[in-house]
Amino acid sequence: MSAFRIEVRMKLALITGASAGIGAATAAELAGLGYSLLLVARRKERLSILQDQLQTSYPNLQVWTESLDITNHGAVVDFFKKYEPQLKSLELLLNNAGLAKGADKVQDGLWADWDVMIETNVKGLLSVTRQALPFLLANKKGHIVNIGSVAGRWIYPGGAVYCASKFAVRALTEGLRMDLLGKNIRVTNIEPGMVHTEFSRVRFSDQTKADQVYAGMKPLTAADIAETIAWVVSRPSHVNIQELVIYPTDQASVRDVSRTE
Ligand code: 8X3
Repeated sequence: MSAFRIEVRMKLALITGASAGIGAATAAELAGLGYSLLLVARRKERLSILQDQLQTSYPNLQVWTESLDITNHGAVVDFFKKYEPQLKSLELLLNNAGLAKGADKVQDGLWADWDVMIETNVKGLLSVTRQALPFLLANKKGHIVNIGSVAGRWIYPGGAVYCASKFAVRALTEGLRMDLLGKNIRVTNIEPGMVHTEFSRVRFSDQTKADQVYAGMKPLTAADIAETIAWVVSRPSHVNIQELVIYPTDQASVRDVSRTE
C-alpha cells in the first residue's frame, strides 16, 4: 500500500475484536460511511475473509487487518508503531474486543475466567486506548466508542466479575470524557443487552448452553448495534451521544426476559 493511497481517504477507524459479531458488522457500516479500516482481532483467517467481503462490497475501500491480542501490551505497542502511517488519519477507535467467561457464583469462580475477562475487557481496552490517544490528540478531533454492556449498569447472579469489568468500561468512558474535555474528542459507551453473536458460545464453551440463552426470545443482532454505532459516529461533531442502553424488546432488565414456551 503506497503512502499516497493511505492519504486518499482521510478518516480511519480502528476496530478491536473485528473478526466477528458487532466488530465485523460495524466494519461494514463504517465502510459505507467512507471510513478506511484498520481491523484487529486474534483470528487472522477470519479477518482476511472479512477483508475480502468488504473489498467486494466496497471496491475503493482501504482496509488493513492484523492479528493482535490486546492483552499483550508489548504487541499493542508494536502494532501502533507498525501502523503509524495509517494511524495518522485515525478518527475513530471502536473498543469492541471483550468477552464473558463462565457464569459461576463468586464462591465457585475460576481464576482463569476472571483473569481473561479483566485482562481483555479492562486492561486490553486501556492498552489500546492509551496508544491511540496521541494520534487522536494530534488530529485535534476524534471519537472513542466503547462497547460496554447493560452488565455495566446492572448486576445479575453469576455475573459479578463480568459485570465488574463492564462497570469498569463505564467508569473509563466517563473518566476519559473528563480527561479529554476541550480536546474535541467524543467518548461514547454503547451498552447492549442480549445480542445474538458468539458471546454466549464463548462464555459457556458450549453451543447447546449458548442456544438456551436466546431460546424463545428475539435477541438483538450485531447489525442492530452496528447501525446504532453508525448513527452515533455520524452525528455532527458538536454532538456526543454519551451512552446508550439498548435492550431487545423481549428483555426488560438483565434478569427479565420474555420467552415463548
Ligand atoms: C452482554 C449482556 O446481559 O448477557 O453484555 O450480560 S448480558
